[in-house]
Amino acid sequence: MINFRLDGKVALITGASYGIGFAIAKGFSEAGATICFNDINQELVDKGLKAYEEVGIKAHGYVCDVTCEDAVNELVKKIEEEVGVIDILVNNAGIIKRIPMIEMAASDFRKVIDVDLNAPFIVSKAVIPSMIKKGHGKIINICSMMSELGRETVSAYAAAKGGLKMLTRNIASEYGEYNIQCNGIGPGYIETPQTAPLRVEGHPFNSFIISKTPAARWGKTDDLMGPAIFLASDASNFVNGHILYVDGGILAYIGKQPK
Ligand code: NAP
Ligand code: GCO
Repeated sequence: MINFRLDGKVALITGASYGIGFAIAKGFSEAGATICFNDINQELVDKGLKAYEEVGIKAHGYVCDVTCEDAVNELVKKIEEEVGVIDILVNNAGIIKRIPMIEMAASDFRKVIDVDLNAPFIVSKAVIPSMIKKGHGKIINICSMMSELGRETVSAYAAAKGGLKMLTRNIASEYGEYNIQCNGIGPGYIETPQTAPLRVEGHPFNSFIISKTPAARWGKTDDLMGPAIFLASDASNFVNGHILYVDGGILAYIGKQPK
């Protein structure tokens, strides 16, 4: 019987007070996992705990800036003591800065790389030793269309997400022999606070994305739940180093011909 369940598994989803991380955590909980999440401050963690409670999930929330290695090591130690060894890690926390490259300060570029690429390295490095000891593990990195494509104003984000695709493949290569599978999910354009500026009424990007998406709609965070459960479950134990694009077909499509 193919096993898509996550019963008895401990999952850490970073930056999961809301948005894509929250939806993935909801899906994992429905599949039986125990949910741990972090966010960057107590206010967000409290907001997240309330939101999980409202959907019947008793989540474990922690304040942790994923770019800080000491804080991440402390987080993993606390979860192992209070909840259990982390079986499933989703590197979801992320930021974007939309600035034309030649106007972007190097400090802004570095900040995006720090959160979107260095942090997945730091958190993965913190959880892998216990996964090796336990004899299994799942790491899912939240990549992007920008792991494959560029566009104006997102140079730092595209560099980070392109790097995250290759970090995914390298973790898969280096730790596959320990029964650790590391894969990515590449969401298309999803309705979350991060894309809210692109979806304001009349924003040209709104109609542009609809024309570039065969599904002719923005994605919903719930569209990511099933793919994430698949990659977190035993059903994907021979899937490794793969980026699963959940994009409504964007990467397959040249775009609708203007009328
Ligand atoms: P979001 O709404 O901006 O949520 C991102 C979460 O990460 C927020 O809770 C944020 O906290 C947290 N975070 C940011 N920096 C952090 C840090 N240093 N330490 C801990 N937590 C931190 O983003 P989203 O749209 O749900 O996206 C989640 C992931 O999917 C990101 O990696 C994003 O790049 C990726 N993605 C999004 C889309 C999309 O269309 N929405 C598509 C493809 C990929 P704050 O509220 O304090 O910032
Ligand atoms: C942008 C968007 C995208 C999405 C996502 C697409 O400004 O182009 O924010 O980058 O967030 O990454 O997959």
